[in-house]
Amino acid sequence: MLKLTVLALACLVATPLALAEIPRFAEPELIQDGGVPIDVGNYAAPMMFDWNEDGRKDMIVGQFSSGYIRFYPNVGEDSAPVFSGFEYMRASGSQITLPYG
Ligand SMILES: [Ca+2]
Repeated sequence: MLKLTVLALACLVATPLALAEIPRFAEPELIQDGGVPIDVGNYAAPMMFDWNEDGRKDMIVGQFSSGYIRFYPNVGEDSAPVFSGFEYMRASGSQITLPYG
């Protein structure tokens, strides 16, 4: 009987904590470049990383239909990124491509 009481009490205590840990996401929004929504096709998986080491997180995203990787330098702030143009990422003078499709 004591075990059942302890288990019931544990469930009562644990339930509000478990509900509090459910992640809540903000509404999705289109990321824009110069006021125009960025479209790289399907399966985009953007990543934010300070690629050019200026202290602001930039956006790196692949293009599913070509295998190219776009680099969007952040000209805003990390809390409100602003993008104005992109470059295709290069290594050793060559444009980087990944398997795609
Ligand atoms: Ca940066």
